[in-house]
Amino acid sequence: MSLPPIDLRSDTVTRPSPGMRRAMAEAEVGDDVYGEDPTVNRLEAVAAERLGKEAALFVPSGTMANQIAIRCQTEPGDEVMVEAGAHPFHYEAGGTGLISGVLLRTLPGEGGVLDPALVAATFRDADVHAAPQTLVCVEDTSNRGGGTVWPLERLDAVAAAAHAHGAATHMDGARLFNAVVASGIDPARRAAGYDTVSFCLSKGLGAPVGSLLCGRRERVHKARRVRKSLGGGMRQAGFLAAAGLYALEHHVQRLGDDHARAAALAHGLGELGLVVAAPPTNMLYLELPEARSVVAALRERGVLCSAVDARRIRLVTHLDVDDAGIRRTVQAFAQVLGR
Ligand code: TLP
Repeated sequence: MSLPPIDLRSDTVTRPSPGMRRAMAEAEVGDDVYGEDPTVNRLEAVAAERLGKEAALFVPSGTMANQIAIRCQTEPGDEVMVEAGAHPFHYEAGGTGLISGVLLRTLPGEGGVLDPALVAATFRDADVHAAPQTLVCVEDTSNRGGGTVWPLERLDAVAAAAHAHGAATHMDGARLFNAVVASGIDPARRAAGYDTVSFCLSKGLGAPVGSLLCGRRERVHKARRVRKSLGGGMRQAGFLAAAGLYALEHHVQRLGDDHARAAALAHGLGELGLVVAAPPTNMLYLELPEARSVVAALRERGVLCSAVDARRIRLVTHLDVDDAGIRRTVQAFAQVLGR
């Protein structure tokens, strides 16, 4: 009998655990577009409380959370600063142009982390020629940056630079709880400088669907209308919110296991002679020539991962990958690379 594949393409691939499924099946629900789903209301209250914000909105995806945050804090024609690897620039299907009509100004960072001095220097004097620079976004952890955890002082300094120039701030915290566990700094503190912050339930936290967008009450109120306009108003969404509440209760601290397994994987691949930096959280990027054919050969050996481009492979650990899976992955690499 062949073993099931080890899926390291993303931490989005997890399936609900038996406990989570029970919580979903037993959820009390109502029509959330009327504000009457008690489980969604509870999830939004818990999220706002954890993030230290006045309110939160349950949305179907991290992409929609980012798009709503951008739409709510800009006008068409504005400029939004992001780091060059940012998710809205690479992976949101051009949504910022389509939905908000804004320009994305990409700034070079280091491992996805921006230099506050560069952010400050990128603000222009207000002039009739120039697009208003109304929003600065950060991504903690940074996905294309390698799962990097932003140093707290960078988060604070970038937010301060934006606010000093009258711009709003958004944190894409799709994997904020990975940063929280890796740094030991609580989410409210990490997000303190940010007017809006989103986090995903459907990445390392292991829920099937959903993200939260948190911020001041009136901003979240506006976000609720934008969510409706995008078709993101969900009715008996309490079944999904129940999975999110379960994840926040049971799956936060265990993210440390994913980080340890990413480190074990880096170690194992290092022993094969590959040059691998110690992963800061649950992601590992490998530089290899012929990345796509290596990915195809690994797939034949039951290991799934992604080629981000022709020379880079991404491997992501999560709650459906155990120690045996890490050992099998290292063995598959050894066979494919002939080491
Ligand atoms: N990222 C996915 C892909 O879209 C690349 C992944 O497999 O990593 N912000 C960040 C930083 C993300 O990494 C992602 C998902 C999102 C937002 C969007 O979340 P979803 O997939 O829920 O729309």
